Amino acid sequence: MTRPGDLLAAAPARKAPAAFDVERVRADFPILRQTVFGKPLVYLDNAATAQKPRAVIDTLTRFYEVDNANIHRGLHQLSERSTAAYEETRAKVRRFLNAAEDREIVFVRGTTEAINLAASSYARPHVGRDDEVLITTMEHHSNIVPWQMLCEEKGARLRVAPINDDGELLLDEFEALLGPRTRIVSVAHVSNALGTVNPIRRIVEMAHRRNIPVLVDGAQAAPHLKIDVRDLDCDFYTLSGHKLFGPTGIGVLYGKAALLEAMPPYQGGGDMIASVTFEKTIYNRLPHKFEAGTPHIAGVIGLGAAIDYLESIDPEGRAAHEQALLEHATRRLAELPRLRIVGRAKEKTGVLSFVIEGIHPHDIGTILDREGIAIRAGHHCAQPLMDRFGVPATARASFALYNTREEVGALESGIRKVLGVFR
Ligand code: C6P
Repeated sequence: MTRPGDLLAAAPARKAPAAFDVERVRADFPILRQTVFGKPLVYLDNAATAQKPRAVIDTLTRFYEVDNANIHRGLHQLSERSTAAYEETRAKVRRFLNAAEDREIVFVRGTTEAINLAASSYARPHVGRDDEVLITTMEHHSNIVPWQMLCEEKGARLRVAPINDDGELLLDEFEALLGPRTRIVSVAHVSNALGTVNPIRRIVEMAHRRNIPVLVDGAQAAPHLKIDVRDLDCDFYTLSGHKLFGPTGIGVLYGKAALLEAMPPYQGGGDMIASVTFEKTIYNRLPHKFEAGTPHIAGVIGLGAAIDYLESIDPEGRAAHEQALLEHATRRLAELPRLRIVGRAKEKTGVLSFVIEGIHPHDIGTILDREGIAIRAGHHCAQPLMDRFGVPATARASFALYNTREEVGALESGIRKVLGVFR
């Protein structure tokens, strides 16, 4: 298991965060105060999307009530205010990821778009016939399909590093797959279906020794781990705002400035240009070169509020709470008859995937829903990973900082009910 000290960024020294108190945290999330089918809501689908604290909701409302205007265009007060808030968020994200410069932070719709951008603008010019792109068995479809599309277009090969039965990457085999034709490595920091934390620093070292760049899909890591892109030394890093307690439709692609500088734009349109004639367009400087059109301004500002919120919480207390909850839930569920946990890596964050002999995960999800418990059941957009474990689907409980031991108790009772229905 990951040690609490390894988890979560210490907030940049501003106000010292108060000691972690899960009940106080829960009070910040209005959606949690409801009943579903007459039972208190137990929200354990945080890997799909996390709930939003009042601070984020209020920031979005305030933006539309007070500051709404397009950015980088108007001369008027409102436009100046919204531009300032938008660009201040870029600086916040830069600090959150410990990137070197604001221009290394590109706002996109989410991790999916971030990976597509990198595949299209970075990899397309670098990948040719018989070249290789290396990923792992545990990737989300967002980190498979864009590379498959590119490989198909270029006559290149997608190579896949295997994992063991606990859901851990086999590092020796990964290294053996790094060859003279490998043009890029793209790997999840944390698996959405297993919770496995990959040893990114070692992966990057192995790849960089051979001058191969590494993209890290951080969609499931950013809500739980300390992210330091300079320490990891990765070339690209992605995250999705909605999994980080921010709005949907906003995400980040971090890229090292030298790489981003050399890349062609992803889309053409307004804001990404310095000048246009019918003969020639000069592109804008970074990061605007990659932000064509009116962006999701409110989404960016909401993401900034989410980062502020997270940084107001004691990082060590939060990490210890999340890790203790995962360990407690793992122990409780492991004792249940016929239940098998899928994904038992030593380094994990808050994901608990499981199957129950003779019961389809969708039936588990449906019965739990009647108990007010929200989980996800299915292939989790990781079909090749399901194939690796020989299951069509799993049930997945995924935890966030606001979940409690009582909720783990409700999950356990709910699963006992499922076992009773399907004797
Ligand atoms: N996983 C889940 O329930 P978007 O949809 O672009 O915000 O994120 C895509 C994505 C990429 N990589 C990983 C590791 C992910 O977990 C996800 C999203 C959700 O597991 C929805 S399928």
